[in-house]
Amino acid sequence: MNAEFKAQRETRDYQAADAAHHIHAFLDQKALNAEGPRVIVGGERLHLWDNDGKRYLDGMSGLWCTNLGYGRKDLTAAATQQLEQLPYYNMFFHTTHPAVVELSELLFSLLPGHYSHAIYTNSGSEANEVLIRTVRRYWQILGKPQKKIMIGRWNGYHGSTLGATALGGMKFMHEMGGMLPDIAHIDEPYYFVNGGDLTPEEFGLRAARQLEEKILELGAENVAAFVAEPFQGAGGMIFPPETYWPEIQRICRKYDVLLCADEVIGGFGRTGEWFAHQHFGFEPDTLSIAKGLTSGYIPMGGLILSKRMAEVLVEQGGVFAHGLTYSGHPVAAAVAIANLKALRDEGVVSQVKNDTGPYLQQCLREVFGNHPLVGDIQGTGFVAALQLAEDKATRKRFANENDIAWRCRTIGFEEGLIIRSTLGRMIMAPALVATRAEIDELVGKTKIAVDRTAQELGRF
Ligand code: PXG
Repeated sequence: MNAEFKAQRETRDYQAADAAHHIHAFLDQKALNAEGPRVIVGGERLHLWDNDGKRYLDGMSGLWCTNLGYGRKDLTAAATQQLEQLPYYNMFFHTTHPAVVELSELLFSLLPGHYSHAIYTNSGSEANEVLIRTVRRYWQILGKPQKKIMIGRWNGYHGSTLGATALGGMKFMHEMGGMLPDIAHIDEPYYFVNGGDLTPEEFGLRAARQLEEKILELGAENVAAFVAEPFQGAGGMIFPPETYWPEIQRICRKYDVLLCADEVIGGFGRTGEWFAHQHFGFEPDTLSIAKGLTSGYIPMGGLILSKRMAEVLVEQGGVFAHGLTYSGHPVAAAVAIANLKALRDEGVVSQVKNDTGPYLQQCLREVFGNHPLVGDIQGTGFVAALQLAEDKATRKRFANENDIAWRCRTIGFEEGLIIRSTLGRMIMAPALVATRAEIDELVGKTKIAVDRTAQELGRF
């Protein structure tokens, strides 16, 4: 074990205190208490250490967020310097501060030119809460207050606050008191499962046209916006066919429905472009951002607005009653600046686009292209999914695919690898700074985990 990460207390001591006081996210707390969580104590680049000195290769960048990897001294220095100079001030009392001003300048220098304004939040969930209110306010100002229905996608994920939960398409979350009026959903473009006899291109168009059907059903005069992740993240890393987004954009423009991209996972270089919508070639009216904005070192999110929307809000809107105590927090802004400068000046994003991203994708296709457990490989840049399948040719999934993928993930942990499972898909999204050697380690360990899973199923 790296000496820096020496345990200060016994692991079981941490676990007992955690079980006594802490409700974790998205887990059966009683089952977790019985098992005891892993106690993670340190990180360096792509690696994590637990309290017992075990080393893990983090193939998920934390929760899709540590784009620069762990242990960046420039980010810690930026936070420390800002904490010493001005640890806090607000945006309510006709005030601003240099950190947030400079962050905005930098952010809009990286964004396509048709975006002009940001509303800052602390998280992706809040970015999407702000989205719902901003979109509805926009249509109110334009004299169309009835245009307030938001259309999201089944299995989409936009966060776990109330509005974000409703906008997302996780039915089990809706059932736990998480639904709101004036929100509707269409299907996700999941070709492997729902493609039938269609080509991916035909399926992409068909999936997009569900949006048109839904708008016509609800009445275009009532629909404010369509909101979706450019590629679906938490819902299984689902990549739409190429025909999908251009058709969605055409439909939104035709019916005057705002097109809102949730870039919380896709933003800040994940696909090799700064933002995932650039990879898929469409122009959203808003972008929800978080995670990679600060590489997860400190909470920060935001909503990016097109010039067209910002002009309406600023020039015609008067007071917009919104805002959080920590909107544009100076320490978060200082970390975001250091993070964005590093991503830009060290060529991290362009390296993912031109070198390491294609290398990861190529390695995955070489290693798993003919694997007996893998039916499909999707992804670009530094995000990828292995679709586990019983029969690749007929795209037949395992009846218990959830359990199989979870087993594979558990074996991964045993082997010192963190990858994620969702339904029957194994997902990886490593830190964007990964070298070819680190990618080799990631793919090699993933192969061990998938092979061991296949062996247990008797498929070797
Ligand atoms: N939008 C998207 C697309 C997300 O992936 C959020 C919004 C919410 O962000 P906050 O910062 O409020 O969590 C997310 C969050 C997973 C997983 O298991 C993914 C997320 C969160 C927790 C788990 O893949 N994404």
